[in-house]
Amino acid sequence: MTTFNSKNNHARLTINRDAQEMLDRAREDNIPTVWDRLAAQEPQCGYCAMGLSCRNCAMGPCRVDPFGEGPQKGVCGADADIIVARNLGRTIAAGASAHSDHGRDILETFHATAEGKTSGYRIVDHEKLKTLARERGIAIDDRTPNDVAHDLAEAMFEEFGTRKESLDFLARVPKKRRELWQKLGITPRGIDRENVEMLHRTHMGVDNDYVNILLHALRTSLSDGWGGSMIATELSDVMFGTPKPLLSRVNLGTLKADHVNIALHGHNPMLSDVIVQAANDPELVKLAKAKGAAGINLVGLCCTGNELLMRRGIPMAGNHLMQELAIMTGALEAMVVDYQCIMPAVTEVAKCFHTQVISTFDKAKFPGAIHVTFDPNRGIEIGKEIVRRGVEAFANRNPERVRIPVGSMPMMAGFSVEAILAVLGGTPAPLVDAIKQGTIRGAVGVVGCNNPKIPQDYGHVVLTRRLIEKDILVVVTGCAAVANGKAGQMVPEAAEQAGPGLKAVCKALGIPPVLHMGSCVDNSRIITLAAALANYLGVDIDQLPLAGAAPEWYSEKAVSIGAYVVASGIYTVLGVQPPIFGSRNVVKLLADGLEGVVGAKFAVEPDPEKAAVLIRRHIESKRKALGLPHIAPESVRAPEEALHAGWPAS
Ligand code: XCC
Ligand code: SF4
Repeated sequence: MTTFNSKNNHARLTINRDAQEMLDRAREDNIPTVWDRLAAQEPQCGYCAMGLSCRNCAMGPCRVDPFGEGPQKGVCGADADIIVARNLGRTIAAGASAHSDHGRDILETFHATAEGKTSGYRIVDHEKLKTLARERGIAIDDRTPNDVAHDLAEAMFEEFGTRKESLDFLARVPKKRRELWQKLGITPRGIDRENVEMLHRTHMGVDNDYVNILLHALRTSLSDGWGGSMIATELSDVMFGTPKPLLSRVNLGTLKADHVNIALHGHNPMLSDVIVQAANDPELVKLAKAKGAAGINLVGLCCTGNELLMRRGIPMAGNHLMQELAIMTGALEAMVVDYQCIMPAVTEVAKCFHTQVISTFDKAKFPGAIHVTFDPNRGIEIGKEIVRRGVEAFANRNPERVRIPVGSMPMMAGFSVEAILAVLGGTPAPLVDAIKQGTIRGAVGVVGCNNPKIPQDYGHVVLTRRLIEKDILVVVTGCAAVANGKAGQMVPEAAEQAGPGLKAVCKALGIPPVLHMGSCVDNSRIITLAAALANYLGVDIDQLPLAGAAPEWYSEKAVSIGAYVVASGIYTVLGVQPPIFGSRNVVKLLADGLEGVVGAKFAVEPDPEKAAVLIRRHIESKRKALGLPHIAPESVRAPEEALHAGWPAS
């Protein structure tokens, strides 16, 4: 690989000091990273970037010429609209499947736990178990938690199948919205069903009406948000505890030079939760000390990290683009991975150090990693085996190569819907009142990934800052949460950075202006909260002054999330262009027409300063429609100095 990034342009790649310092090391040691591989791919294929290439059958692959000179149809006759819509539908199905298969894995473990077959798991949150049972009419009186859990698991298995007219969690959705979905024919029926049907429809010669394809794509995404992801979130809460506010720390400074460091990376908390238990095992701690370490230090990466941070206060080493750089500290004994967002590149980087990459799910293998098959029936035993491997690798560490940049930052997390309501005194009334008065203008979910096409964390941090400055409460999940944590925007003291209204509310409640609601599947918490607010006010979700944003998204899962958020009635701004611009009709529908269909639409705006303006205008227009005190939406502009500042200086 030839295009190494020179030291002085690291600020263009990432806004974080810890990442910049590790990029120095990457350059010194000639270790390629995600940024180098992106540069090597440039220019990326323009047909694919516009969604105009199709390889759904062997008469192809086909491309449609966006300039109107070359072919306008694939071999089968599919035009740009069909090809773009089909590709988007498949992307959403892949993302929804990832979340939902994760949900199913949790469900299977929950079911086995109810039957007393697992080791290291139990029913922790009885209240949530009862709520979920009540929502489904499952009897709870005079029954043991395991009995109730068993019936709940059986009912949830049905959610994946084909025997139902609609998913159980839809009972949480405002009635108006459910009726709208019914009218549009997009009520999600079964999680697997919608995904399979999406693949069927996009086979050559099935659904060739781009509007019809996209409507089913929305239904597929709804089966994720109100189905697979929600099952993952709720059952994880039942088994591992519903998050409560807590203080922890974030960035590569959470690694400890004198400890055995083990990073937990991926998305599913099932394995990592037993690893936390195993790492406290006195025998393993003793072994670590015998090897010369002061103890065992667990850190998180990506959403497995978020799950552990939310419930156990485990510190967070970093978000998506930090996975290679964490290994480059030379201080990591093991990187334990489950699935999703784990770059195959990590095993290559690990070869330059003593780090062992340990893969754990049979459906997610990584050449170059050691594979330890995870089995919840032997959870604790396997957790201990993995921790033992990490401890033993400590002997291979070269202390001279250890380079831990910067000190860690404090970060608050743990804002489940239950925790937010508890902070408010058990009812949404104080939040609703603050919004009605205008002390808080509205609320925005800033979510999603890192993408090397955007300076790491710049989109998240700038957008969030501009919103809280204007008294907009921000809730975050996934890598966006970690970005804001690193930037110091997620401690109660960050209230100082908020506008006067939000600042006063945060200070009175002792909370940050940016609330960590969890991992990517926990975006289901955000829509649950939005639905609860709408129900409380007796309106539909699309009437509320809310918005969503994914400033640095990269994954198929993020597309599914964006789609179910919009289908649920929440305007969403994307910071990275999705591959749809080859079809004017599809763009028109998603960025405009959808508003008249589901009451919300997408926008694309890579500059977070401008995205903040779009969102503020949207929120003020919703306030206006509700008859609340508002600023004329047209007059909302970015401060001069913000627009001139633009992208970070090189
Ligand atoms: Fe981060 Fe969830 Fe995105 Fe992956 S997808 S990069 S938010 S870890 Ni969820
Ligand atoms: Fe080409 Fe149509 Fe086959 Fe796609 S489905 S590869 S457009 S012939």
